[in-house]
Amino acid sequence: MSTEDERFMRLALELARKGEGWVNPNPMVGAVIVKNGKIIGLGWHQRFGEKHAEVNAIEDAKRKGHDVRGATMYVTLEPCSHWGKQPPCADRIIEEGFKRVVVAMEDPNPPVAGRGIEKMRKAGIEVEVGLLEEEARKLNKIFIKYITTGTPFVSIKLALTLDGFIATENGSSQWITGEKARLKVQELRRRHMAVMVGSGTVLADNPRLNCRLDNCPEKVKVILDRSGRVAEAIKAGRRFRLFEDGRVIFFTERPELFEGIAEAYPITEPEKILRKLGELGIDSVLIEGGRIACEFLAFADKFYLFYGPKLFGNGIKPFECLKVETASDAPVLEIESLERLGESFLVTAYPGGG
Ligand code: AOF
Ligand code: ZN
Repeated sequence: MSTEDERFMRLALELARKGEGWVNPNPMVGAVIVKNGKIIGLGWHQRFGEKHAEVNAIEDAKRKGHDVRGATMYVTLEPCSHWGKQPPCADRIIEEGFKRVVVAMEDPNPPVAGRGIEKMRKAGIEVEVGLLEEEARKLNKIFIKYITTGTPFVSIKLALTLDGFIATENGSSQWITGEKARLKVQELRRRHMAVMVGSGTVLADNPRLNCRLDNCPEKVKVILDRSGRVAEAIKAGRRFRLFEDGRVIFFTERPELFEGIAEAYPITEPEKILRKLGELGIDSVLIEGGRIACEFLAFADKFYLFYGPKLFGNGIKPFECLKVETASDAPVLEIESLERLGESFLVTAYPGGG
């Protein structure tokens, strides 16, 4: 494959990203149609349940008066071969008479998984697979995890002081990081379908837990409230801003307290909570409550650790439940990147292999 091919695939990856936040639990997908070295159509998957990237690109080309017969399509995910909410893209590509299709990665979705590629090859289309595959996999980390396990991709986000506290002893934490870091959190919310905190955070900070960027869909707000403290506070007349938009789900030992207030499930074990969220169609959850982070540590797929330029000396530590005694026994994270955001730093990391 040539550098030209790579250029078109990069553009397809860029287009795919425009669907971020809007397509979950579907993948972000982009497609570029090229004929005689010229781009004639662009498309991406824009909204969950709506047209796929390939069809949008074909329609874009036709709208501009182009004939796609004999053209090449660059697509970031294998065109589907199954009937879901949309008809199979592989069939459409065959019908339209494409000559060549360049695919970044196979669709990990079991009903597709190679069948789209096979179908197109059988129909005589030249199909190449694997161009910028690593980038495509990175783009759709959430989708890959969810479609292959049925449980959501779990990200843990924390705002820490330089000496590692998430709040002072009495729970004060506003603010540890600056504005730029908090804007970045909004971007993280856009990427994840759900935001999760514990009842302590709700009672202490009264957060909105929404995404306030332009072009950002409503979030599912998940609250762990073992003893139903939020429900009791509501009954005592308190109002919480998290109810202002989006779906709100509680996990509690006392679901009866939430009748007439919100959706509630009698589940409190982290593993079962994640399984339930998966069943509810939620592909990704951003854990923002520092106190619950430790409970979900074993299930984390990614860490976003924001460090603000403050020292607390003492206070609440995020991973106290770990109780590491020997340094050599500590979990080791695999650092992905370090980014300066004003006076704060963001460390992104994955759980380590060892
Ligand atoms: C593609 N192009 O742009 C996307 C694909 O219910 P449906 O019909 O929307 O199908 C969703 C599944 O199709 C999804 O799980 C994934 O396997 C694939 N998504 N495929 O050819 C696209 N978004
Ligand atoms: Zn499709």
